[in-house]
Amino acid sequence: MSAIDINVKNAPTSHPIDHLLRADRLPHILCPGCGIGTVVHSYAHAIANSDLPEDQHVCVSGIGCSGRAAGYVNVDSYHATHGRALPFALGIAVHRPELKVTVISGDGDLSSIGGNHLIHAARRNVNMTVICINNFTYGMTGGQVGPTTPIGAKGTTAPKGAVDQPFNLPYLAQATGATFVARWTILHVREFQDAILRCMNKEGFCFIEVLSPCPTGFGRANKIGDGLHEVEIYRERCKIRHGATNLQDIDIDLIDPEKGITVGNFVDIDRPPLVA
Ligand SMILES: Cc1ncc(C[n+]2csc(CCOP(=O)(O)OP(=O)(O)O)c2C)c(N)n1
Ligand code: SF4
Repeated sequence: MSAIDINVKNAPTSHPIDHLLRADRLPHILCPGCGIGTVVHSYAHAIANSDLPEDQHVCVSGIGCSGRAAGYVNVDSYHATHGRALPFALGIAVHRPELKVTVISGDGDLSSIGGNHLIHAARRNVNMTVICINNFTYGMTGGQVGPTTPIGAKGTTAPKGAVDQPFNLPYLAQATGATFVARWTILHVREFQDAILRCMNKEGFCFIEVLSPCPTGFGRANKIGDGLHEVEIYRERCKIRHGATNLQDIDIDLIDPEKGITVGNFVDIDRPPLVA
């Protein structure tokens, strides 16, 4: 018997977090090189490592490619309407405080149509973790520019480049009262998973921005190329600055090769959360 035969024979037949993904929803809708699968995997991994029983985790998403997350994870989940993930999540968090609510949705869903809910959920310090997948565009609807698109970056609604000042989401979350604020990328899988796990053990409104390639809607229009090329940009330009407090300075310009990208766990404070 060859070494290869032995390895195949002894290979595990399933992955330890297989049961946290809904196999009946496969094949998934994600394009090759999309970062959303890594985010879903990281969330599932954090659940598996959390102290809470799996049936106490709830996932809520809005609409968008990112919003498919709630359909792929095998915990109780709610796929809400576009922009309204946070009000649905608030209802669950306030009325079933024993549950750990995590919202996974897109930058468009959470900071454009849902931007009002974002600032008020942070202000009221609702017990939930928001994982905002920032791919700098509206991926699902074809690459329109949105509130996170860097100035000059192209999209189907701005063929000559976006002109509006984008949101700096960690700064926004900090300014409106979030108790935990972080930014990671899908390259920083371990750090991202650890941040999710920290939020699962924390009270109040926790916000994690995770940068994620959308090669179809953003990369192609901006000559970034495929998903791996964008990950290469993260590798070259990201600097970890845990505890950074001057978050007004950490805006991102993915298009300018001279600009660094600050990532890290920035804010970790305690204040009373919203209770029923
Ligand atoms: C009320 C409403 N308005 C608009 C839409 C169309 N729509 C669906 S997804 C989407 C944008 C999604 O972008 P984002 O949240 O950034 O997620 P991504 O697809 O990039 O992951 C829009 C505008 C909708 N479904 N419902
Ligand atoms: S359009 Fe963009 S965000 Fe949507 S699945 Fe494709 S790569 Fe991912």
